[in-house]
Amino acid sequence: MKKIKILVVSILLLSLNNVFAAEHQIKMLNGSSDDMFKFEPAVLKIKKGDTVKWIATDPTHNTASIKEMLPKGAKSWNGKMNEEVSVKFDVEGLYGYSCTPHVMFGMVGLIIVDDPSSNLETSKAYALKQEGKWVANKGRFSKYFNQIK
Ligand SMILES: [Cu+2]
Repeated sequence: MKKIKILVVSILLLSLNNVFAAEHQIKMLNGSSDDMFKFEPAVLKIKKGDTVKWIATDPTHNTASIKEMLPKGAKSWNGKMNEEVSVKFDVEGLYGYSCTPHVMFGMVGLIIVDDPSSNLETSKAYALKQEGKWVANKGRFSKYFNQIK
């Protein structure tokens, strides 16, 4: 009888864990002429176990992780054009991603899973070097990193 009780409690706790895992949405947008091609929100803080879904609000965008901006042991993703990708984040750290055809226009985003400190500095160094090569919205990575406390 006691064993059954423990089993029931364990199952309840496991399902509670799923209840608390949230799904977040990020829109892929054309933006306006002075603020073109962007993810909204571009900086997103989530908890380990949460899922993020990219919504194809406007056409001709995708989401792809940047391999130099992933925590150790994290899985990469590479969505097709207009594809609504869902990614579950099981590894703590900072994730950088971009839209493949619009990365040169600064169409990038950051996802912070709990504590970003394990790869914050290396990702930031890489990002700031990259944004100098863009043709538009050059300050975006800097702006986004400044939003991380
Ligand atoms: Cu795009």
